[in-house]
Amino acid sequence: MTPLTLWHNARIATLDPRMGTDGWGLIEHGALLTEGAHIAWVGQAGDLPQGLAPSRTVDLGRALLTPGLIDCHTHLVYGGHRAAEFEMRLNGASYEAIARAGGGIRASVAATRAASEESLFNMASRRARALMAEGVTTLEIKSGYGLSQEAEARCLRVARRLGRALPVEVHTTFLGAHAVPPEFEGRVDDYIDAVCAWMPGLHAQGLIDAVDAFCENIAFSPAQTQRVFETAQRLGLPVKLHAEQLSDQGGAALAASFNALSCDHLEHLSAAGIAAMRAAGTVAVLLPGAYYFLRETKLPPIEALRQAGVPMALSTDHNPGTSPGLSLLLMANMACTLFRLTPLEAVQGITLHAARALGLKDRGQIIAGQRADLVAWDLQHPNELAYWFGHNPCLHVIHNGVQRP
Ligand code: DI6
Ligand code: FE
Repeated sequence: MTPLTLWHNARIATLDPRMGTDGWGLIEHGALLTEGAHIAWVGQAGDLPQGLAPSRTVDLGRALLTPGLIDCHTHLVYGGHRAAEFEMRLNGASYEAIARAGGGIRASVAATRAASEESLFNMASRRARALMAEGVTTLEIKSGYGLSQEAEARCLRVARRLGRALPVEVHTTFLGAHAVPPEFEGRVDDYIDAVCAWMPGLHAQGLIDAVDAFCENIAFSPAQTQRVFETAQRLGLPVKLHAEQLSDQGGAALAASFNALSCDHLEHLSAAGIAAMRAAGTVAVLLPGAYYFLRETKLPPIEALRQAGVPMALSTDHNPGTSPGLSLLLMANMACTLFRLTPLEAVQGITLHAARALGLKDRGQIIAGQRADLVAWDLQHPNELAYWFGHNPCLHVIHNGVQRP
C-alpha cells in the first residue's frame, strides 16, 4: 500500500461546487490525505477518518490551499526577444505591419533556429521556473518558432525535457502552422503540406500531445487550418486553435467541428462561433496579456460566453511578441480588470477550466481521486489570487503529492 500523507491546519478552496453555495468550496478547518500522487480524502479536520496511520504529517500553518495552477497556452521555447519591435510599435508601427514586413514571428524563428538545443532548454527552463514559483504545476508548451521539421522537433524535445527535468507536468502542442517561414514565402499551401507531412514523424517520436494553428488574416486561412486538423485527426491527436484574435475568420466554428479542446484569444468571436463551441464542449481560453500588450480595444464576448455556459480558461500566452509576461496571477487580475471576469471565474480559469482546455479531467479541483497538485498561499481567501498583483504570495507547491523543495 502506498503510504498516506496528512496535510492539516489549512483553509482549503476546493472549487468543488458541492461544497457550499458560492463556488469556492471553502473548508475552514481543512485537512487532506494524499496517497502517492493522488488526493485520497479531503474535508474538515474533525471528520478525518479514524484508524488511519499516515506515514507523514505536514502542518500547513493556516495557509490557504488551492489546486495547482495550470498555464494552458504558452510559447515558452524560443530564442532571442523582441524588445526592439515593442519600441517600433510604440513609435507607431502596428503588429500586423511588422509581421507583414518579415519581423514579428519570423524574427523569433530566425533567433530560435540559430539557438542550440541546450541554450533553448536553459532559456525555457528559467521561464518555466518563474511560472512554477507562482504555483504552476501543469504547463502547456507550443512549438511554432522553429517552422522546419528539425527545428520544430528540437523545440518539442526541449519542452519534453523540461517536463522530465522540473517538477511540473508539461503538455506539448505542435504549432507548425504558426507563420510561413521565409523558405516558403509565397507558397503557403506548400508549407501546409510540409507541416502535415512532418506531423506523423514528430508524433511517432512521442513529441506531440495536441495540434494548434494560427488561423488569421496575417497567418493561415480556415481551409489551410482544416488540412492541418484533418492530419491531426487521422493521427488521433486533439486540436486547439488561435482563433479570432485580430479578425473573425470563422476559426472557432471550424475548430469546434473537430471537437477542439479549446479556442484561444477570441476577441472577434461571433455568436455562431460561441454556439459551435458550446455544442462541442470547447473551452474558451482568454489571453489578457496579449490583449493588454497589443493595446487591443475589442473585448472578447465575455457575457455571451458566460450566458452560453462555455467554460473560460485564462493563460499567460507567454511569447516574445505579444505577451512576454510570466505571471499567471497577473493574468487572473487582468482578466478581472480588463475583461470583467469575477475573481471566482478568474481562479477557475487558471485551475479547473485550464485543465479542461488541455483535455485533463484529473486535476483543477481538490476532490478525492484528483491529482495531488496543490498550492499553499499566504492568503486568507482565494479571491485574493485575483486581487494582488506584482507580488507572489505562494508559500509551498505540492506536485504529484510531493512538496517541491
Ligand atoms: N498569437 C499570438 O498572440 C502569438 N502567436 C499567435 O498565434 C504571437 C506570436 C509572436 O508574435 O511571436
Ligand atoms: Fe499564443
